[in-house]
Amino acid sequence: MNQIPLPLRPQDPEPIAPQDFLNLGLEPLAAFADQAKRLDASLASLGRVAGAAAAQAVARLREDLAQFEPAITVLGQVKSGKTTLVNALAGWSDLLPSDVNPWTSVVTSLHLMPGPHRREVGARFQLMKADEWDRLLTKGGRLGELAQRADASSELDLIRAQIETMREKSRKRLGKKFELLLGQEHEYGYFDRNLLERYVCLGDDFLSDGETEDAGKQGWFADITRSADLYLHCRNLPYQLCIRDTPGVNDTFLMREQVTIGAVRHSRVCVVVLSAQQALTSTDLGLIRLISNLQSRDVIIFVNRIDELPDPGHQVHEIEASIRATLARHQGPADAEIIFGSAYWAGKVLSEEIADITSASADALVNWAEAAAETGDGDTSPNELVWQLSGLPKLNRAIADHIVTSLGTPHLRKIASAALTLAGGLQAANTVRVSGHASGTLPDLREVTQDFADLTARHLQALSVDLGQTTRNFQERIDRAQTSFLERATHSLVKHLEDYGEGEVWQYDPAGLRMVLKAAYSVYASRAQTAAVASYRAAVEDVAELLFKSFGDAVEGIELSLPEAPDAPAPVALAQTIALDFKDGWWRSWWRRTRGYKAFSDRFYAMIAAETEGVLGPFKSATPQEFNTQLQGVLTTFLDQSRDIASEIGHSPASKDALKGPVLNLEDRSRRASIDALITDLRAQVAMQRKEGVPA
Ligand SMILES: Nc1nc2c(ncn2[C@@H]2O[C@H](COP(=O)(O)OP(=O)(O)OP(=O)(O)O)[C@@H](O)[C@H]2O)c(=O)[nH]1
Ligand SMILES: [Mg+2]
Repeated sequence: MNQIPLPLRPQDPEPIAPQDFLNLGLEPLAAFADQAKRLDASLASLGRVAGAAAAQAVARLREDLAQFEPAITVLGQVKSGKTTLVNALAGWSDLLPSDVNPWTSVVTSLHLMPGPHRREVGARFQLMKADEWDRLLTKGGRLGELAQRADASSELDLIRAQIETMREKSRKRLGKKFELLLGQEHEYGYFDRNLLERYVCLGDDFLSDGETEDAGKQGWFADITRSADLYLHCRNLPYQLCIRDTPGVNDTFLMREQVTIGAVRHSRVCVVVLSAQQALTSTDLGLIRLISNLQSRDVIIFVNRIDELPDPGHQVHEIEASIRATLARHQGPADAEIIFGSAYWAGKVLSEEIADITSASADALVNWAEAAAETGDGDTSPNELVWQLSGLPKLNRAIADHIVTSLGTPHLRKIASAALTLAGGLQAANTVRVSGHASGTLPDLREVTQDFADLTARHLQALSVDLGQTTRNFQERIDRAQTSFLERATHSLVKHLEDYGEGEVWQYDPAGLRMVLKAAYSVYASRAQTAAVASYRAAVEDVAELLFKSFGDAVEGIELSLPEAPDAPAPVALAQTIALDFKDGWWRSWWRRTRGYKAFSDRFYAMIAAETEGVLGPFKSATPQEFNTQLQGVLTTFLDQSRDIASEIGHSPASKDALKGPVLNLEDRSRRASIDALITDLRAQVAMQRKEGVPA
């Protein structure tokens, strides 16, 4: 679905006057779109001069380019304005309904595609699976599991009662269909507000008793919706993009935490939205833990709602200092870019209602404008000025920069390098066609194919062994860290009991454990990458040798480039809340219920062992498995491409056909010239993407 932005024509019907300033900040993305277009054109030319095998490989590259959809995830404090901000980024002030019920924990992905007009083109909703629902009901989800371990029966009852109420409501609403609906996926060729409200927006008591049949009502499926994917065209966007809106993270709704962690795991670039009046306070520990596992280069912090500050011009400096200090204290991304703004102001510009901005907010706007010395020149319209002050152009710029540097350029470089190798292969095929194999005879193709299959199996196996070993080392480290943490913590507990008795509540911070785990993960990730790069290098050498052995001098122009190993995903699973993170409430009640030293240490050990196992078990296996698969995928792709090249050369007509006459020679000559031109062009593109990939 790669869409090239069409030039704006005067006859384009657009309800709102064209506002080009909405594109401010997206310039890097526009430049990227041009590069992608250029690469696609080169690939199309390459496809035209390729033989059957190479044409298939080129088609795969074009597909890979067309499918590329950089994604950013928006996460943050509850009610900080994430949804409102996502709407502003999409240039559509009332796209997603804000104000959803706190129970709903839907991740909404907006798939934005450039187009001449804004238009909704489709929607897909994934409903909760039966086992997720069961887990929620029988164990109360993550929160319930915690309560159970801490023997907090009254809390557990409360959670169960809440879920039971929710189930009853859903049952009433959905009737017999309820069980059937679980696990379903609903697709639509459109979407509108009504449809969205049915799936993601649960007004509390919108339904009077007895009403069960009308599935058109708001909130119909909201309790059991897991994710929503919306597809739409957007005019102010140079390149397709996915923006993910997540439910806010807080300690009370661990269900939302799980869902958000899942969404963050699958994207490199995150926008963290905070509320200016309470940016990262002690109530946000869950969120802080989540951000702390990300790298500065992957995080953009947007401090929203500055319209609510009495004196934004001065207050923002203090707020920024306090955010950085908090992040530094938690070993988080203290250097992340921080942007201030107001999604409310942005929304007012988009709906052409800046005249309605409330008076307190207008005062803040003036104050902020003076501080930012942002008065515009004579030509700046009030709309544009407010848009500037809303922070959206800066946020757009940061997002565009991150997307292009971390995701876009590496992707183009990968495709352009593969295309360059392929073009070299075509030239070699041509050489074979024109002059025959160096020794005068072409090799037996079946033999070449077999050699390639052997080589592929050998290298994949070797990498799998290396990664297996690296993963086992990692897992052993984790086990050791867990055991020693449990011993240290229990020891500290016993010492506390000896020194102070049972009367005083003891606490133990699991931050140390998380740090050790994070370090272990980073060692694993760098070793896995090193192993992968070594394996890629060995594969490149072997492929080069095999090509030469099979086809001789003809292959000397082929530029085999060393595939790049992807970066490891951030270890966000470590951010999950465990019992020790609760500084009061749960922990105190557990403490009060326990009697006797022996009981304390035994039960403590058992509870924390079970708790940490719940987090570490999946972290230990799923996280490396995911990364190992990515690293192996790169090798597989490289080997597949090389096999296609060999097949292309092997299938080129042998020299006897090539020597037939001047016509064919002429054709060959022009083919050679086209490929030469393509090689020069692709080489320039790879060089440019190398340069741009280097972070400034
Ligand atoms: N004053 C002001 N209000 C805002 C701003 N952004 C959002 N709001 C309002 O704050 C409320 C919550 O906004 P949402 O966008 O739903 O917040 P959210 O972070 O998505 O909320 P959850 O998903 O429930 O965590 C709505 O009533 C918005 O209109 C802002 O910049 N300034
Ligand atoms: Mg929201």
